[in-house]
Amino acid sequence: MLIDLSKCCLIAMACAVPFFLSANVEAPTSAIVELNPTKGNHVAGTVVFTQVAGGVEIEANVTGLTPGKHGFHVHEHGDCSAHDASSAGGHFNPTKKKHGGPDSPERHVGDFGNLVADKNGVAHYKRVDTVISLTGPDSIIGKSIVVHADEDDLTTQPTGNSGARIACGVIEEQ
Ligand SMILES: [Cu+2]
Ligand SMILES: [Zn+2]
Repeated sequence: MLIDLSKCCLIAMACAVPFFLSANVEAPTSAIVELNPTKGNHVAGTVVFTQVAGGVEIEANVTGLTPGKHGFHVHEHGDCSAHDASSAGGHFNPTKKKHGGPDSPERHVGDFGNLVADKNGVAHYKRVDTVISLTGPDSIIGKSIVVHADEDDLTTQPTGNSGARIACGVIEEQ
């Protein structure tokens, strides 16, 4: 039997068009967080996420810290409304893994390790993460970022024992 090639082409094109259109409207390639202090703290800053080749670049600039290390995570709820940021819930862990550090073979998606503040209480953090995503069902957009009073030891379950929440912000598509 003969196949009507022109008809096949038309159907193929008609089917392909919605894909091209949806590709243009699509997924965010960056996101931003404004960090605000919890009650009694003075921590502020921004975190910017940018899709790059091979992962998502995280760049944070944070002030008002005590010198040293401070646990730094994505938490599961995009809700910083509680005075102690308890409303943000636990570490973002859609893959049901154990807590770890950013380079641990097993980690929560939200495990970013620590910010390291200098003697002026200023921290700069920049790395490319291969676990987090700005798209899909496990996207971090709409979740929150929490900064802690103490160092994340990268091993204690399920939090890294990093203490009180001193800043919080919701991850928003940019
Ligand atoms: Cu945390
Ligand atoms: Zn964790």
